[in-house]
Amino acid sequence: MSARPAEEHLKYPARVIALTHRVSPRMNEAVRTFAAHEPIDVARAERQHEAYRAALEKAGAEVRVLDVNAAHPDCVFIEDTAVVLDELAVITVMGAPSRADEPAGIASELARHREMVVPLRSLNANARLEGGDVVRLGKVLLVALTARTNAEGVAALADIVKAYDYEVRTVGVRDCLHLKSACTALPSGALLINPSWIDPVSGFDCVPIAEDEPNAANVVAVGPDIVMSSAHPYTAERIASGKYVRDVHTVDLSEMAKADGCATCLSLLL
Ligand code: CIR
Repeated sequence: MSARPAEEHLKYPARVIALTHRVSPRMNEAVRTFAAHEPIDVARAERQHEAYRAALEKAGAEVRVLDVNAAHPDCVFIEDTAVVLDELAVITVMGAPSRADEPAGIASELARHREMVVPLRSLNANARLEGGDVVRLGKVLLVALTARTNAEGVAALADIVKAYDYEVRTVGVRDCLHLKSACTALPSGALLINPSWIDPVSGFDCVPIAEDEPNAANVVAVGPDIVMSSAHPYTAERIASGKYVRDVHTVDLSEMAKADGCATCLSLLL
């Protein structure tokens, strides 16, 4: 696909570090809410993770692989453990009880990259918020109330980030795990949405996914490129126009999907 003029991409950060976490040998014990209980082929999941990391690198990211939480079945889904902004990182409190110990392991790595690392729990002991429920568009943070994120969690996040001029906006989702199951930001600033799971968000150009690809609204933006699952070819074709992205890198994430995982959940972008 043809690239947009180089100057249009100058707003993208020169360097993107992607933190990932290796697949747990216990991945078959991962939490499943929407996915059927099919056996996960852990060796295949490891190969898919390797291909995902290669796709991130092709898109221009420097990829790191952590190993601190390998005893936790869901550790590969590192996105949920933190909300990372330019100025600080907020360590989340998981809504899924079995995942409660994962964020602590990631916090020390984040402290190497951000001067400020703030635990969400420090503001309210009842706060629950998972990274998959936060979509950042510039200085706006869209956050959804879900089974994993509660009002106390959203309020605590808003309290922490207001000093840095972020506006936290609560949006509704239905029938899906996280906000990022229903929508993610494309490099152009448009929102890719599944209209069955979220209504168009006012103030943003909302691009619907292709029909019959319900999980297609989840893409990882790395500078002007995106990484997404190869399970959604019609949506990939729809957004690969040059208007929304420069290049689309696809990867087979079928084993991750068996544990309700998607493309964004496999990394924290710094
Ligand atoms: C969970 O239920 O927590 C994991 N099995 C999947 C988490 C996916 N995370 C994400 O979409 N951000």
